[in-house]
Amino acid sequence: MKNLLITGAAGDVGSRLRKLLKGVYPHIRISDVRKPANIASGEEFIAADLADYEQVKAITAGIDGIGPLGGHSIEAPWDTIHKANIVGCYNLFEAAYRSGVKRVVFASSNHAVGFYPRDRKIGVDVTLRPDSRYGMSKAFGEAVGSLYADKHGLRVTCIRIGNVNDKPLDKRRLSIWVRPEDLAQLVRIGLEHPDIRFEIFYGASDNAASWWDNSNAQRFGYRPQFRSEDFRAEAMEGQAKLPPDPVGDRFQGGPFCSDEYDAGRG
Ligand code: 15L
Repeated sequence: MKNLLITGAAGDVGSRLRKLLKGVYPHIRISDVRKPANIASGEEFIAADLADYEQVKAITAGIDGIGPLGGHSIEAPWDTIHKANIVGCYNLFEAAYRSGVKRVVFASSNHAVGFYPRDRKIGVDVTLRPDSRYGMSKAFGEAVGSLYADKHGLRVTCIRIGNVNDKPLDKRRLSIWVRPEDLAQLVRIGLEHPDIRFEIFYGASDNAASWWDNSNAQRFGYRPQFRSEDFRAEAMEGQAKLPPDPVGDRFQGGPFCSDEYDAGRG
């Protein structure tokens, strides 16, 4: 892997991954709608709006692999999700294919399966149960990746990312937390492992309270280095500061599930 493109490079997760992948790949092109403040040596920046196909085509030219973190990363009105995550995601896979890119690591989300109850442990082969328009757009992205892998031979890895942070912030995050270094390990598997065709991994560290069976990632050599239990006391302090959320507390997606929820109205 010589030429890597990271989209969403100005965002929090994009910025963290750029630092961790610096030096791993000889040339990293970074892209976002706005220019990141801290462009490092060895990074080439090209601005692009993912909703504009010609701009996306331009940033994928000459690229071998893409780590796409672009798009909208939380719940939003349909127009925002549609442009950034539906049109944008389609454009990215289509442009990758037309430009001869070999691999895409798609930043999916736990919110593609957020309506699974917390007492259920799920693997990567369950029916998708998105908890928001945002989660639905990630389910769409996994489907687009699957199509381009099966039909055009793109090597695609979808990572259902939990919550990326230095520490788990609350009780829910004890189950879904991923330390940036562990996420970078998963991204590298997606970009480098010779046997990847189309795979789904959970973006989670070594979390004893996990709701996910991540044996598929382990099969490809994933060995998370960080454990959420080491931060349990702090996470529970964070939890105590949150408002009550009886609906969100039942489901893996938490507040994304309770937001706009009225399924119980009869
Ligand atoms: C996500 O997918 C979001 O991008 C992030 O902002 C967090 O909200 C995270 O999920 C989470 O579930 O905590």
